[in-house]
Amino acid sequence: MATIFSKIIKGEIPGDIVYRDDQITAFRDIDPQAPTHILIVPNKEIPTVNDVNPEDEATLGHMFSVAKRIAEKEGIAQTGYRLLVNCGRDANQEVLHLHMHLFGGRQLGPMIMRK
Ligand code: DGP
Repeated sequence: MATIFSKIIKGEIPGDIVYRDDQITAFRDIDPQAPTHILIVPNKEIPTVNDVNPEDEATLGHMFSVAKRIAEKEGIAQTGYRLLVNCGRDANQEVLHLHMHLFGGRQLGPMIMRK
């Protein structure tokens, strides 16, 4: 079954798409945690980082250069931003289609919640 992100990528359900090419689609998170909160998603359905193969390396590297360009476009390249990829249960990964979060536009605080 297609993931919710595949449906957005294919245009089957709406998404606020900010970037797309043959490898990657980026769209605004439905529940933003920061003024800029964008999801950068490979068009290929890779469930989690645990499922990454060597053939995916070019796409995963491309995600960083797209993240940089989106950050510039959003006007947060100089103030800073956070890129985050959740994997599995302990990271609270909700959508099993690998994605990079791009957060910015405010002071983001510590990297993770302290115990
Ligand atoms: P994660 O926990 O890393 O799997 O984050 C999943 C994110 O996906 C979460 O921040 C909410 C977002 N999300 C879930 N469903 C949708 C949707 O239908 N549209 C959009 N734009 N974002 C979604």
